[in-house]
Amino acid sequence: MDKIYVTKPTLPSLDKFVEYLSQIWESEYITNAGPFHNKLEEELADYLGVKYISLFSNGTLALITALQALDIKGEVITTPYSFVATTNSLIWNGITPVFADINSYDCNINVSRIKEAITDKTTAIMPVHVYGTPCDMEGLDKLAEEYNLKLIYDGAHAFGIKHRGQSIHNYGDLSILSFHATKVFNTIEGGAIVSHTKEMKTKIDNLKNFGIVDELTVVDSGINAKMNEVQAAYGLLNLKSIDENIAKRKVAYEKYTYELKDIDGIELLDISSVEDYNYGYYPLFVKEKYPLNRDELYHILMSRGIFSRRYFYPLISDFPIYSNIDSAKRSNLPNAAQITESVLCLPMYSEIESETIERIVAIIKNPCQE
Ligand code: T4K
Repeated sequence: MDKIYVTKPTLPSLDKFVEYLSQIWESEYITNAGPFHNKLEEELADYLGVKYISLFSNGTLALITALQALDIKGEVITTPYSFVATTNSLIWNGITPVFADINSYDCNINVSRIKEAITDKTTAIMPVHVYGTPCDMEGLDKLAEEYNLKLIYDGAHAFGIKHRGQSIHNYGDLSILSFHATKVFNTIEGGAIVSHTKEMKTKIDNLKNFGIVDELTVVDSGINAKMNEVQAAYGLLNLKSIDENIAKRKVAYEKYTYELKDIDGIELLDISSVEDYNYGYYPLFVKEKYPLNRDELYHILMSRGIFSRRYFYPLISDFPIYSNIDSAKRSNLPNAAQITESVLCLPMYSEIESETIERIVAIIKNPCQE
């Protein structure tokens, strides 16, 4: 039986990659803001429609560095419904995470719940555009301004997505992306920070390179979070096929939706108002009316070779490292608690075959039939 995983990375043409590798071998310049790195920054800024972008070796280091760049301390209000890296990045900066509940309709952090969680120690908000659907960005902007808080978006899922006609990454003080192998656009491992001024980009670029300005000058206690030339070359090739990749995902996404939209007890994510959606994930929510609970469906799929994933279960706030925080109690997070028990992400990648989707849908429609 063929095993089908939740995703497959989009790989560039090996021949073209080898051509780029030959150039790298010839130049013997393999990291530290080389020509491929700089070209990828330029092309990504152009593709995404953002002013400044700084490449990173992964999205987690981009998050950690974004907090450093804004000198965030104290308490930061964030979502419990995300990949654990979101909250881990706060701990790596000595910041106390405070969890606020999410909306049940889009899985994103709820602005009123954030407002209730603000204390005199709060310095920033770190929301996540979960599955790429935009947060309530106007509400967040207003709240951040009213309470003088920084706004750092974890946009790891939101490559290419727009909001009100412009890049989603133009919102907030900083926005981060992940280019991990499992993402719509990947550089094997990789990430980025989008910033809005030349000064901030320079600060971020220094921070990801030990704080070094030149041979004799170190201005910050920076880290090493640089993207190397091999990854950047790979990324440049993947960027050439990104529109085609997203178009293929769209076809797959729409096929799933057509097949699954009328099943009792299965709810789908509403992406109808998202501009330039990237079709990165296919989450569904298993409700009481469905004959099985979420975990039973997950195991039945697995027994038939389909490796769906429960992104995001457990909640970050349920992990023992975080569960002793007051705001982590499930009674404080009723929507997140309910969604984490019902979510299942189905296999989604640009090369997924129509027959594979049909095989998955057939199991979901008749889960008890052998
Ligand atoms: N913020 C958010 C909201 C995030 O979702 C993430 C990452 C981050 C921040 C941090 O960004 P990075 O530091 O990662 O750049 C995966 C990814 O590792 C992680 O990047 C991602 N979010 C998270 C949602 O998913 P796992 O532990 O589920 O991955 P893994 O290894 O189980 O892979 C899933 C499936 O994909 C495998 O069953 C098979 C397939 N696969 C995977 C890899 C790595 C392949 O076919 N080829 C591959 O090379 O975390």
